[in-house]
Amino acid sequence: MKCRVCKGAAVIDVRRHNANFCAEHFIAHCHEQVRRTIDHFSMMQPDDRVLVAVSGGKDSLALWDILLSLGYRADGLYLGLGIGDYSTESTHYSRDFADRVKGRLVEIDLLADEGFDIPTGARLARRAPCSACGLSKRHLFNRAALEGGYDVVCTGHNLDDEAAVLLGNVLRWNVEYLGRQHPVLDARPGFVRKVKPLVRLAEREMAAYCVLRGIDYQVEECPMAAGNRHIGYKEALDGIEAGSPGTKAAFFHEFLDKASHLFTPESDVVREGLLACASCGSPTTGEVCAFCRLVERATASSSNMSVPVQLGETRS
Ligand code: Q46
Ligand code: ZN
Ligand code: ZN
Repeated sequence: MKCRVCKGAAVIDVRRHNANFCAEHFIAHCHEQVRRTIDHFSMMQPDDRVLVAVSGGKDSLALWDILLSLGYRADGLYLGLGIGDYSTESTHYSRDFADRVKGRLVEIDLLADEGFDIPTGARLARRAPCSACGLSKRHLFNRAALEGGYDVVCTGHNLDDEAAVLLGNVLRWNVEYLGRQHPVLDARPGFVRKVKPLVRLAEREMAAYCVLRGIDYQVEECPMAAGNRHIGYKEALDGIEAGSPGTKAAFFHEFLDKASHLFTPESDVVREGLLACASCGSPTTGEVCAFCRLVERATASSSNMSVPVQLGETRS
């Protein structure tokens, strides 16, 4: 196996590009893929202040590393979800990487700052953990970026993530989500621009990138992911990709080129007529935004429930 660029010994094959790379040229390939993605989708300008949502996993740490290598002024943002050992470890990997690159890591802790953690808060609010988690991330990333004066929030969603989400949205013809599934969500009043610069790189490539760059990352998946539908979608797409390399990239990128615009009006209808949340001021379709409703239920329920216990009452 020889490197496509230098003909030296290759360490990785990328079948959908019909190419093998040595370590040096694979790293350069990843940088180039991200540079091209940023250019193609006009994701950001060289002097933008960039906030990278960091989880301690391979994708987000690789993304932060690549953006710094490309010369962007990129800080990290870590959200502590309070998911037991998983969160303890992810904090450790995120801080370690920030120290290594001498980067600034903005930290938010759900329990300390908002009064709930994902496992307990989701149960009390009667939401699936990933639904409460996703809502919290969207709201708090946006708020942190606005408060910190950042121009753009970057997330580490890779090609496998986006193809799996697309498959799920297509299987249910979820037109609202299809309209919003784009690597760039432009800034609007109350919302900072959000971009996904890794959409041309696969999960396996991000793991290889971290290994080759000596980046320590959290290998363990979030325990709350068990039973998540996306795992099944990813496995189904992996099966197709194995027999027909390039299908996953075609599925997602051809959707962006040829079909995504057909769904945009649907999501615009939803976006129109937003009001300011009575509690936090964020744009929302109702009186109080979904995140504030979550906080209210995840925290108020816990204090309501604690009163009888403190009074020594028993519950049947
Ligand atoms: S962190 Fe959060 Fe994921 Fe864990 S609770 Fe679900 S959404 S699985 S990316
Ligand atoms: Zn080479
Ligand atoms: Zn609110």
